Amino acid sequence: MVHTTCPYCGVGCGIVATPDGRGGAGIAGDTDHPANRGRLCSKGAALGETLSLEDRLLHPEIDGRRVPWETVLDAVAGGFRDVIAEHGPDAVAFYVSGQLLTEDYYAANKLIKGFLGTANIDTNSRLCMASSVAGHKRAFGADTVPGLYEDFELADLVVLVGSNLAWCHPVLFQRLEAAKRARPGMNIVVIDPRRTETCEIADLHLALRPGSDVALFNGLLVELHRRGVMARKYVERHTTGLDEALMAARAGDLESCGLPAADVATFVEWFARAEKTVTLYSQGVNQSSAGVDKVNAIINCHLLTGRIGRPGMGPFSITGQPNAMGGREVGALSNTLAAHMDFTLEDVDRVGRFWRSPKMAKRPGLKAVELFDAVKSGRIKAVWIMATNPVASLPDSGTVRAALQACELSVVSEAVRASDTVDACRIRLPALAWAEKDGTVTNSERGISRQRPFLPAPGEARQDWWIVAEVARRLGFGEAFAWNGVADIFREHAALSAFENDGRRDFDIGAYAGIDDAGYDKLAPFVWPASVDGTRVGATNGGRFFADGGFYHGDRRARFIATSPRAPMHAPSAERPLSLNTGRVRDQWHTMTRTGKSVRLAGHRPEPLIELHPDDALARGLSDGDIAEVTSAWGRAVLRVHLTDSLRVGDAFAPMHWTAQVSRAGAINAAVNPAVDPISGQPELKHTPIEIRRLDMRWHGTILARRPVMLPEITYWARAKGAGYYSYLLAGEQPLGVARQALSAAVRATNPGPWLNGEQGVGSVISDGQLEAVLVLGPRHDERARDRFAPFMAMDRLSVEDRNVLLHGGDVADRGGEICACFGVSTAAVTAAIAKGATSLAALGAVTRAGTNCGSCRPELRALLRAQRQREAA
Ligand SMILES: Nc1nc2c(c(=O)[nH]1)N[C@H]1C(S)=C(S)[C@@H](COP(=O)(O)OP(=O)(O)OC[C@H]3O[C@@H](n4cnc5c(=O)[nH]c(N)nc54)[C@H](O)[C@@H]3O)O[C@H]1N2
Ligand SMILES: Nc1nc2c(c(=O)[nH]1)N[C@H]1C(S)=C(S)[C@@H](COP(=O)(O)OP(=O)(O)OC[C@H]3O[C@@H](n4cnc5c(=O)[nH]c(N)nc54)[C@H](O)[C@@H]3O)O[C@H]1N2
Ligand code: SF4
Ligand SMILES: [Mo]
Repeated sequence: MVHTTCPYCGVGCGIVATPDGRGGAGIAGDTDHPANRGRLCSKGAALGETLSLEDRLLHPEIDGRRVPWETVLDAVAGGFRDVIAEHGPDAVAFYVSGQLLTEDYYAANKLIKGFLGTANIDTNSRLCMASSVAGHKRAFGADTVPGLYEDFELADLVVLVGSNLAWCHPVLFQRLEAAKRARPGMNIVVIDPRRTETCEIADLHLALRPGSDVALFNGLLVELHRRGVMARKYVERHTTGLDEALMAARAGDLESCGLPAADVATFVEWFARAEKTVTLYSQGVNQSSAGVDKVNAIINCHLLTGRIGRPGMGPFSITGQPNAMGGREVGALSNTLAAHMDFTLEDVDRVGRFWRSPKMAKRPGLKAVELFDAVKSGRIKAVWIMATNPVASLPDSGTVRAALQACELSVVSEAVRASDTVDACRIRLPALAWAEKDGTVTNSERGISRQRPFLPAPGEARQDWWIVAEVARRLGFGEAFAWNGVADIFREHAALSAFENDGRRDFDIGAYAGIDDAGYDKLAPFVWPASVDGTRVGATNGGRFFADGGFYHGDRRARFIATSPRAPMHAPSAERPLSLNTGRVRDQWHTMTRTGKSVRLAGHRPEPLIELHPDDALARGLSDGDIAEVTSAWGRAVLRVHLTDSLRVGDAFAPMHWTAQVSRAGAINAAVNPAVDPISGQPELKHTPIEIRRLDMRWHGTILARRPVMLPEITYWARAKGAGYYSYLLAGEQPLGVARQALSAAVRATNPGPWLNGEQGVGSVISDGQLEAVLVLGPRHDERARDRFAPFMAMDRLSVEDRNVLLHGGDVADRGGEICACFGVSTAAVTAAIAKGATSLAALGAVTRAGTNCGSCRPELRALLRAQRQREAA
């Protein structure tokens, strides 16, 4: 039994892994971990399905050829040395990730900023937390998250802004749900242009016009001030800038939010009344060309009311990735230095002395979008990517792919053999993955936990810090990178946090600078700060910041920031009248390199889709299930249309997860605009003007096949994982007969055996009595085909009768898509149970088991129950 931490979201749940001795492991929630107390969401609970070594990159490669580590490390070090010698340090760059462990992250940042002499290192946190970092620094003088998770449970009002907590931070959502159940008087407000599953526990949903958050919070600030809802002493003693902020806010216009006046009044009333208010915010705030102003407009309201740093109060930026916070601590953004220091003369000197650096970077480097632009233009000639998939996750991704393909020296450290980024890079370094890695991560509440290895290192894969240190050694910096293991790095990192700190910097874990190896091995989760003398300098109230001021600007006061509403950078036009919003679905993680391996996570949303309001669809002749082309000024994607009235008219929503590995053109970032916030450099991933057009498909199809199929050129395909097979959804423009011929040949090429033609467009390969592959084609989209044929793939031997059913079009059961991933319960089963009289979550659970394990589907179950109540009332 090994205690470790979940590698997905920033909640940072503790996990107990029990290796089975055959390369797998049992996964359970850690009942002792303060973040989750034993709970896990659907993704965490399915981690056991992601451990297999198929798809893993296990050996170093140069230009597609396997080479020994010695060769590849020499090539990377030599390549970087040559580029720097010829073009200077700013011609090289690293692009890293909030999915590195703190120790890996520290090593990469130290090498480039302290020894290569450039700050051209940025992290995918630029796409994620950069606006919050910048907003915190403007307001507090440091990138401090003041509060703790328990504040949600203690609050009387929880405001969720641009956060789909139910799907993106499910365990925290469950904690909030439980708190509300215990204290029904607590109010929850969701501010999001979409009616998400998170709204299922909300008392009020403000479906504001996309991008109008600053106007809303400015309006709130003015109204609170007018009513005298203000902590006068706190504002006088601990802040400056209120008058300017109020003046700017008064110039705003609440009506621009497009909200019913009565709803806004309720929101203001609740906010005015509830001393214990937490405002939690996420990507609807950060991923915006006005992201930093949105953050400060929120913080302004908390400063005015003095609701910060006390139990149940505060602004709370929730982090996405497991180690987004660790990345901020090691300073791996291009405009920060290690240990929450900055590019001031003093800090550069201080870090330089601590590292005994021969060549400190003296000024900030390029931010993610500019960094890849510089790769494309040739200003950057060598780039090293670690633990992130920028070809899929950066906006205007066609530009990123072209940049990497044109780059002289493109290096990627990766766990998987194929990804959109791996495919574009020349040098591939095999990295250890979650179950094998060793180190620490920091969650959203500043809680540091250990990730511990519980499976052996496979093939020649190595941990990221080791690869960095080996390259550093070859560049002549052996002494500064002579760590024997992660504990050495952690101690150095902890010592730097305390170095000449004296309470001037919030991040201080000096208490751990002397930890021995055994102590590090046993390290229990703790929340920083934790300074050398064991006190929590700067933090009071059980580990919270700023209840008594003590901000990190020179005068120790916080700043109100004057903010003025700005529309998204690129506004919808007559040519592209729709506003494209993007984000996440419940059961997939980013670019699917891990969650994509799980069968049970594939059922919830099996293909790349675009959600659209029925009115917008009608105007374009689009129906539910159609294949449509989304176009923007930057690129295009081809997606399945889903109609839903949970969107505002004029808005569309597409998940970010599909890539070129699993779909024909499902990668939405090909179309997403690369506009950025002028201060944080964070891209505006939530607002792109688009148009959508129906593509006339002449046929639709489904393939289930034991081995991957090399598909011919067709308009649409998406692949998902089945139990022992792959499933493909297909559609195309060529005549059905032509498609049938090409596809059956493709299926048979990798799934050999006798071909049997059945009825209703069914063809199959049955070998040794087992179904190897089935192809079904027809003029219309048949949503249920996958479910009808899946049972046959599970059979060891088809009986004559099975074979007949199969060839006549499959099982007739209509499952209607999966809702509960843990028990594979379909929507059809749930609706049937409701029709038979199940009126509560408990009753549904008792009848179908849905929602009784991880609980991630409970918001959707609630929505189905609510729909039934509405039908009955009507
Ligand atoms: N299942 C799952 N969970 C994840 C992840 C995952 O990939 N899958 N990734 C993790 C990571 S790295 C992150 S950063 C988090 C992200 O977590 P979230 O930020 O909660 O997720 P998103 O879906 O990106 O966006 C949140 C919401 O912002 C809304 N929004 C869009 N525009 C606006 C606007 O102008 N104003 C407001 N107020 N809202 C707006 C969107 O409609 C969306 O519902 O999730 C983490 N958790
Ligand atoms: N349109 C749109 N785009 C978005 C967003 C959005 O909301 N909309 N959200 C943005 C946000 S918030 C984020 S955080 C990003 C996330 O985007 P990415 O970081 O690009 O997504 P991941 O799929 O998590 O990529 C992580 C990669 O690291 C690999 N990996 C896993 N473990 C290790 C390891 O230990 N070492 C190494 N070297 N590699 C490892 C994985 O196989 C995977 O390929 O996407 C951003 N892009
Ligand atoms: S909420 Fe889910 S994804 Fe996030 S850390 Fe916990 S188990 Fe992992
Ligand atoms: Mo993120």
